[in-house]
Amino acid sequence: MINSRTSKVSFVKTAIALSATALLLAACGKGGDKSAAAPVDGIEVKIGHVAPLTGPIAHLGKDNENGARLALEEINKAGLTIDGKKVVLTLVPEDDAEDPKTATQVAQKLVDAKVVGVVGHLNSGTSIPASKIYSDAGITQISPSATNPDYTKQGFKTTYRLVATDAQQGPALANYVSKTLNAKTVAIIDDSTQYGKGLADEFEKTVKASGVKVVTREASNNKATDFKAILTKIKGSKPDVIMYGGMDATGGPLTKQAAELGIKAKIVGGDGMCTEKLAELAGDAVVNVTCSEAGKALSKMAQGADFQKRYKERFNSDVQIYAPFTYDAVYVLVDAMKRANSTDPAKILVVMPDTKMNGLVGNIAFDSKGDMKEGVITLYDFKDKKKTVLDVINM
Ligand code: ABU
Repeated sequence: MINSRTSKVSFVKTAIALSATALLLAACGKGGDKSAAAPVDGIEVKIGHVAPLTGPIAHLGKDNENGARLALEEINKAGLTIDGKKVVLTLVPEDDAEDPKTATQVAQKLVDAKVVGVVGHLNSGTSIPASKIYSDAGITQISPSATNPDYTKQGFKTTYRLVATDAQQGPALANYVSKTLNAKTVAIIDDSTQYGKGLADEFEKTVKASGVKVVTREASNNKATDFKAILTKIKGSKPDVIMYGGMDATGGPLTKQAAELGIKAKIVGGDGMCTEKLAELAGDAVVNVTCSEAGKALSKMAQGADFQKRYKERFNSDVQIYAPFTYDAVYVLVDAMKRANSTDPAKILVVMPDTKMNGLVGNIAFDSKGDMKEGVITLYDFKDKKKTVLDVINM
């Protein structure tokens, strides 16, 4: 029989345990990041990561975060010593929801949390406004996926990226359309974001210069799900190709609806829609897509298969697109810490321009703006609903 005193004691114990659990969960943040709250055996050094973890491209944000987390866990497991002291890395994950204003708010949050560097953001439209916050704070920012050229044109010493730019990706797609497809006419749609519009502009410039006629230019948005009105209008002009500047969450339905309307035009797009998820979103119509990635294909990376295996074992999901790049971004920051023999953001910043690393994604070295010296664009189509490399263009 349980007497009333025993029952009161166990009630109090349960209440204390529940409160402790609640405090631990709160400390973990909304991402439930246990590594952020776990006891640290050594000097804790925080690395920020930002991507959309909510909204239509949350799957890409999670992919990016997973890549960074995998690197960080491996580095901690191997053991990291800087200036004779044991260092334990913790990831501070933030969600910018693909929104420029939220991006600046979480950037400030990471600065206040005293991160030594930031991997992110995923989008150009968030990386660019956030870059001013990191620049003012003197914290290195490495975007694994923002491709708009303007990101590194602002004169900030803190701004780096691990991918090629849309000034390279747009012409690569345009040359494919004019030279390989031998297209005579093209319709262009973008999602009105800094990335989608910027990529479409770069594509348009080159494709026009090659003599391809742009029959129409249309603007949508990055939350759209119904493209029937735009596509019906385009159908009338019978273009050989439709170029889309936007992400997979919109590029997938657009591709599917084009097929449903009986549009036969080839659909081409950039890295934002060039994901494994596109096949799920576009269905059988994905066979009609050619897209580009602003870096080396996972299948062409020397350690790509091994990375894919470790990623799958750890997260029980497949790489979408840019996880290898966030993975390397963490290693770039750690390489800078080692060369600086310090975890001081100011000292990390001093050595960043001299980065020379043979990473998972290839040789990593930066030009004076913080762009990759050896940019690569990979073209893909889809076979059996899997991304398949079509061509590799070294910049
Ligand atoms: N580069 C594609 C997705 C990210 C961005 O630049 O907005």
